[in-house]
Amino acid sequence: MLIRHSRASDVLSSEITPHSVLLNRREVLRAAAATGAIAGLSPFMLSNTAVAASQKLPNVIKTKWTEHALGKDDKLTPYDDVTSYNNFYEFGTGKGDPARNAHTLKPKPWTVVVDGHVEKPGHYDFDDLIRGHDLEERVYRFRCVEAWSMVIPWVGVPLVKIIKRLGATSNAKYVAFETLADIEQMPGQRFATLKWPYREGLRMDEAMNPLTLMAVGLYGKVIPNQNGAPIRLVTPWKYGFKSIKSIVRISFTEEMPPTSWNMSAPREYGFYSNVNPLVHHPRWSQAKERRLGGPTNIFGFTPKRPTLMFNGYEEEVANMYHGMDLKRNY
Ligand SMILES: Nc1nc2c(c(=O)[nH]1)N[C@H]1C(S)=C(S)[C@@H](COP(=O)(O)O)O[C@H]1N2
Ligand SMILES: [Mo]
Repeated sequence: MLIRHSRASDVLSSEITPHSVLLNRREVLRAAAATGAIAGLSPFMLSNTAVAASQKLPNVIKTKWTEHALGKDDKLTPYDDVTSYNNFYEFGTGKGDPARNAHTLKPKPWTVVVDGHVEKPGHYDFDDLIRGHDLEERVYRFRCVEAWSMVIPWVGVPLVKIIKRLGATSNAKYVAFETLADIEQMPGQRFATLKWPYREGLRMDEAMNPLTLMAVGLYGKVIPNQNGAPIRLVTPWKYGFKSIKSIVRISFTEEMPPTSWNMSAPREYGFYSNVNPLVHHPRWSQAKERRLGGPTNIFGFTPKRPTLMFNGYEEEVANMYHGMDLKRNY
């Protein structure tokens, strides 16, 4: 997402994926596949290299969400699009920047600090945080506030399972997340495009909703750096920017936590950020979206499609917002 757009047409031009970026990414993947030396090692042991990102995750469980009836036009977005057209400002503000630059991120070893109103606070090694949980595959729609969308087969652990094991106390009303702050690993942090570290948060019931996923992979493979290695949030009924990447802190708080986009442009990005075709961003409509890699018309363009209330997850999440004015709580 960008906060400097002044016209909707700027948003559209930013959606075009430079072909060279896609080609570069494919070449990297092909080169990675060619090095056979990695076979047999645990994917998490390898998650600090480009090669690791193409490593298959073991024992991924299929769930009802794997098969979840998306619309008949909801085809999976190709892997190359999912991993080469990204928002990750720690590596630059261009859509191709994260795929080009995120090789400097070292997702192994990785520590996640758990603190606040929780029974088992501490510094958790990433593997320990995930250990013992099934890795589930879940095919979710994903919609960026900039009006492009994708369909992604994530692999991860429902956040509710992690929270239950950590033991949030009754004082915990919100969960706050922080991304790594490290100018060496994240060269985009030299620029004040946002206040670092990147911050996001959920209300406790949102965090405990069965849809909310902590993703560690996609397409059955270890999550690539540009998509938020080694662990990122996925909340499919909210705009993409809620899906904070490369998480190093999970805090259980009593107060609503500050969030990066709200801090930088409070009029444009609220705490809830639920996908809602009726509540527009102040500078552009949210009624429609363009599916990356979606079917093209005779002119070779992917036509826009209507955006669904709560991104199509109304049945699962609408009850959390009963009685709330969604125009005010945007
Ligand atoms: N740390 C961090 N997390 C982030 C962002 C970011 O800039 N930094 N961008 C957000 C935005 S605006 C979007 S749309 C999604 C993009 O996720 P993707 O690149 O995996 O599609 O990541 C979100 N998470
Ligand atoms: Mo976004």
